Amino acid sequence: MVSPNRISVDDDFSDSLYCMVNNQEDFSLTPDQHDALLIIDVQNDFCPGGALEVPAGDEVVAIINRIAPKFQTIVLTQDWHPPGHASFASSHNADPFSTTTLHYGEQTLWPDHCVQGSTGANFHADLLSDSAALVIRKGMHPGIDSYSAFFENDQTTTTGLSGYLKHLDIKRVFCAGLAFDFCVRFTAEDAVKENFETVVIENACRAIDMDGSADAARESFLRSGVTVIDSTSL
Ligand code: VGL
Ligand code: ZN
Repeated sequence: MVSPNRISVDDDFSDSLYCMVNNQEDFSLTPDQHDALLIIDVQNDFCPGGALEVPAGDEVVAIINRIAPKFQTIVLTQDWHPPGHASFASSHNADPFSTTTLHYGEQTLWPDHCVQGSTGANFHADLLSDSAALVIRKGMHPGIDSYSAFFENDQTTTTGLSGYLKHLDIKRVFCAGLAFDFCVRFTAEDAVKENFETVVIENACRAIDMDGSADAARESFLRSGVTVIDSTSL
């Protein structure tokens, strides 16, 4: 049984507890009308069996389906390359996962993937996408790859996403999807540059992880002020 004496002894503690709770409220992770969920490239080609499979990429689907109903604004991105795209190794007679220099700088060369209209470019069949307001297609310019949902890899060509979100008075974006170390990473970094508060839901992402790219993404998030959370915090 708690005695009155015991309660008064705890008063100091309850003051500091109040502060902690208050602080947490300032950084609430509960999505409201100023938050958007960006679901990055949850497409067949990035799932097991796909042309550019991300290990266990399909595992993000159930997690994303579970958290999506918490958001009023949902944007899907879709990697959407024309045949013969400059990011394809086959366009350069080169090996997949080698690098080349394109007019905007170094570019990793990938197996042909997410070709416009192909089954591989479709969203994973189990991804619940009906409540998404917008699908941003990217990587459509034959000579420019696009990892980020905001800017193509020349860092100049815009997808229009920033303007869309700002028009809806979105202040904070939550990123999930594929791949953690490429399209999610560059989307999150650009979101910060565009002055959105930026959160990556790491367990709702999977990484390609080549040459330490997953750790490089985590370090970059620390440096650039991207908050990394688990979906259970939502
Ligand atoms: C991606 C490599 C090439 C991605 C897209 O979605 O992370 N990675 N195209
Ligand atoms: Zn691509």
